[in-house]
Amino acid sequence: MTPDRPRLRHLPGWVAGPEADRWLRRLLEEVTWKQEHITVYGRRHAMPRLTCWMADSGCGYRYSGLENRIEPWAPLVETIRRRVAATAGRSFNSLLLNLYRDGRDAMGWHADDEPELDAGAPIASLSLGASRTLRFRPRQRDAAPSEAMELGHGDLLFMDPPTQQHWQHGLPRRVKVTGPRVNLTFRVVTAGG
Ligand SMILES: O=C(O)CCC(=O)C(=O)O
Repeated sequence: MTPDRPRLRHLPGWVAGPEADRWLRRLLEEVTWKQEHITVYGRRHAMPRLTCWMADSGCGYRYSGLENRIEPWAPLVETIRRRVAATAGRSFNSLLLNLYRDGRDAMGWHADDEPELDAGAPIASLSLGASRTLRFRPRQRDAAPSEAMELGHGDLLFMDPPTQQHWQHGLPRRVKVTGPRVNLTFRVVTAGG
């Protein structure tokens, strides 16, 4: 049965102004941002955002049908990972970094429920830069109302189990947004993933 609501813990301003500004600037400059493509009905499309994967060895996995090239943990990202782990009370071994260059970039509806992911672990999502709306909808239509959450600069969001099993999330375009947003989603890949 679909729970009434996704299990979310939103910590607004988890990282404060000047430090959040510095993290954003450095991530924009230092991460090897990649333009990935997906093929839909035989046509190749550029994904509407740039991405990068970082993970412990053996903790990469397929996502949107893409075999991801794993980058080593950048020193700043390692620091952020430790800070997120301290708040979460648990560690994370895999990370997807998303760069939404402006409000035309977006993320379609999906659930982070790949078999390699530990379904019992939360996903920790850090937002930096432009404020954007993350939307949730039940996978079983009409099972529960949809929800939306505004994610601002420095906010940390935990999506706790069993959210990914029952809900999808997505980040719609917001054309009036002109500034970039960086989002880091820390995950736990189970051994052998
Ligand atoms: O940018 C966001 O807040 C959402 C990212 C996301 O859904 C994902 O990385 O799976």
